[in-house]
Amino acid sequence: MSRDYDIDTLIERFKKQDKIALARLITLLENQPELALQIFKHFENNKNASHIIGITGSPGVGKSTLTNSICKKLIEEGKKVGVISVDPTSPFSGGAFLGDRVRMTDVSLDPNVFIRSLASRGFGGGISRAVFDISLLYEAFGMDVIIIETVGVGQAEVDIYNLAYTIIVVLVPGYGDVIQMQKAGIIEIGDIYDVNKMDLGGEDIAVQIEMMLDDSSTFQGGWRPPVSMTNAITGEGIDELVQNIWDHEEHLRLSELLKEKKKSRFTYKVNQLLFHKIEKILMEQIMSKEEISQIAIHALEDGKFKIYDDVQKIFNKIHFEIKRD
Ligand SMILES: Nc1nc2c(ncn2[C@@H]2O[C@H](COP(=O)(O)OP(=O)(O)OP(=O)(O)O)[C@@H](O)[C@H]2O)c(=O)[nH]1
Ligand SMILES: [Mg+2]
Repeated sequence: MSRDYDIDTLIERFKKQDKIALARLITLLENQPELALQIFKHFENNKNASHIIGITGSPGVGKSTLTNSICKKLIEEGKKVGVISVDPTSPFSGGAFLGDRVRMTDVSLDPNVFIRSLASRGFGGGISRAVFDISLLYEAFGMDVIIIETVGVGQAEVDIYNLAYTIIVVLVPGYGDVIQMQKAGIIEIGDIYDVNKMDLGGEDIAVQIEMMLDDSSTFQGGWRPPVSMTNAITGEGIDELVQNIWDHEEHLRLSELLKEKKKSRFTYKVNQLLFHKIEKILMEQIMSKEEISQIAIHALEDGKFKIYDDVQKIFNKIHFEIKRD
């Protein structure tokens, strides 16, 4: 490890608000999550608490452009913002790993903004782990706001519902999205709804969402999600959207809900850490890589459905005994 990458040196630079050190620590954690303990022990006394916003919606609705505009507004308000952009690297969106950063160049050079893109493919389910770790680093860095941009809600990759305190569901003119949202039960999930691309219409969509919300009886702690309309490119409507974010933050803070959300965020992480460790220990003890590939070969040669039987047979031979000191 070169001197530059020495963790203690990086932490010193990080504490002096060095963005390059922040970027390097993120990369270190991404590649070697086991370093978390070593890194985070330096921040034990960090009391900073960022407000965490999740921005979600179908591909192409304008989440990145919106994030950019929201960042601009937050900078004006004197805030420091950390962005985590989970790019699905979908073949349909061009698989642009740097795409979001390119679109967000507007604010990415601002000293008060830091943007990190993560390609969700290739992390093997580790993406939400990485998102959590980055959010902790952002908090230690003193970010007032963290924005997590992701496609969809509650997908296998990032469970934004467990990570963010304020969730913005972004829609665009055209009914397809609203119908999908109803089907997926997403209407329950947004704390704020935003109809973006208002230059292309959308009044009727906003009305429809309002109507759906009127029908919905489960408003968390009395919060009735507001519906805003924006043009993320020109910035029209952004002030109102950001105001809605602060109103929701205040609502959470004044009720006990913020504490609950924070607890969920950490419970989720604890589960993840435990699961990861248990999985690792069990997998090593139960089956070797060779045995696993033997089962696969057996199934391919003798019948695909053999995998269920073979795995069950192995489990039948195991006697679990859990001891705690
Ligand atoms: N007309 C119009 N176009 C917009 C608006 N906001 C974003 N766009 C355009 O919509 C396209 C997609 O915007 P993005 O911000 O990349 O959308 P996204 O939701 O982040 O996309 P993915 O990350 O690929 O899911 C871009 O060409 C934007 O310029 C808007 O308010 N009006
Ligand atoms: Mg995007």
